[in-house]
Amino acid sequence: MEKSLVLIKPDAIKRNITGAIINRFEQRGLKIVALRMLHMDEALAKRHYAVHQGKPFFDGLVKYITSSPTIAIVFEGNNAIELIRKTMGATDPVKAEKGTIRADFGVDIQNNTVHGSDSPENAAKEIIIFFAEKEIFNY
Ligand code: IDP
Ligand code: MG
Repeated sequence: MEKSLVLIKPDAIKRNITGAIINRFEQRGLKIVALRMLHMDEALAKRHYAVHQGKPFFDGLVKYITSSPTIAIVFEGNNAIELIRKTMGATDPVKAEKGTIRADFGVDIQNNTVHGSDSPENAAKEIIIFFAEKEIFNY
């Protein structure tokens, strides 16, 4: 079983579509093993998005992700990382395949509704930013 970090991003929180998004993942058999709502500060945002430091969209991304609370979730399942990325769709909602979260709910390339870890290495790094080990359930 694999674990991955999902963030429900500010554009989704502000539009009250959290339930619809969680539902998409649960429908694919992914199990919630940790969940919390938090308002990320600048330091946390910069840590989570460290790989993008220096890119032209970095400052805007940090402003956006800290503009409201977010919901952080650890999902568990077979091939959870790839399954989540497929369920999310491409980064740019215009290019995302029909039926994916970003195609159906995304506003633009920044306001694209969800984050999902892109590799086992990054999933492990990202999960410990948001959760202590004892906050992740085994059931
Ligand atoms: P991903 O979320 O699909 O993995 P990344 O390339 O890792 O995409 O980018 C992280 C986040 O940064 C995106 O989800 C999006 O919110 C934002 N982002 C990426 N590219 C751009 C861009 O060209 N303009 C504005 N924001 C962007
Ligand atoms: Mg990414």
